[in-house]
Amino acid sequence: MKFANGKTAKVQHWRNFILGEDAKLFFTKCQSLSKSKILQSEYPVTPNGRKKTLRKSAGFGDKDFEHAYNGMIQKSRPWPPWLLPIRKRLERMFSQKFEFALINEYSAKDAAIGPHADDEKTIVSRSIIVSISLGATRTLQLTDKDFGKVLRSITLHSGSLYSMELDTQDCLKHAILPGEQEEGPRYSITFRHIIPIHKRKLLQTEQRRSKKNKDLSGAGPGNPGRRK
Ligand SMILES: O=C(O)CCC(=O)C(=O)O
Repeated sequence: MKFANGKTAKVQHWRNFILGEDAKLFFTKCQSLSKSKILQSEYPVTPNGRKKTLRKSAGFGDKDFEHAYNGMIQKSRPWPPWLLPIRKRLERMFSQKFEFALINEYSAKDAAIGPHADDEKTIVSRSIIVSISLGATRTLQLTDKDFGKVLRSITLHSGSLYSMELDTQDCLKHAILPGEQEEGPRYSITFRHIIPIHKRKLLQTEQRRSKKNKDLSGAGPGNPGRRK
């Protein structure tokens, strides 16, 4: 999808990425994360304060990686061994590192996620985000980021994979719609390429330092700064 500003959104979908027994195994593994309460509701910042989500999630990843979004930090738990081969397969397929995975559980039909873009500072800019679906079928809806117009809907069956590539996070919002009936849980495993914590902290320190220098020099809106 090409946009007037010259940016390109690319969303691909593979209907049968994980087959039969493997899909069942991954579903069972996600279910046991839920039973052991590793998957937890989130408390994102909303215009009306923090609100508990019906969706439950947990982050897994390499040391020195965490994901910050919606005013929260999702720390990395160590990778469960069953996720490692699939991460490797995805890294080969997309020629990109995936240091972090978020597992989401949509258990009741009303558990959903509203339109949003994964454009947080922790994610490497223009990197690929991929998501595997397991369990109940749901719809991924893609809308224009500026106008909210629905541009594409994709039915996500168990075992399917979708990717969001290039400028997708700049151009589109994505949402997982509520289910039409109670069908049992859907799990998604979304893999991301994240900036390591130590590098992010260095960047923040540099940004603070350059802001302080600017403030000291008096440069700013309406003030051209000190003359030499
Ligand atoms: O469940 C999914 O496939 C999407 C999850 C999502 O939008 C997100 O983690 O940002």
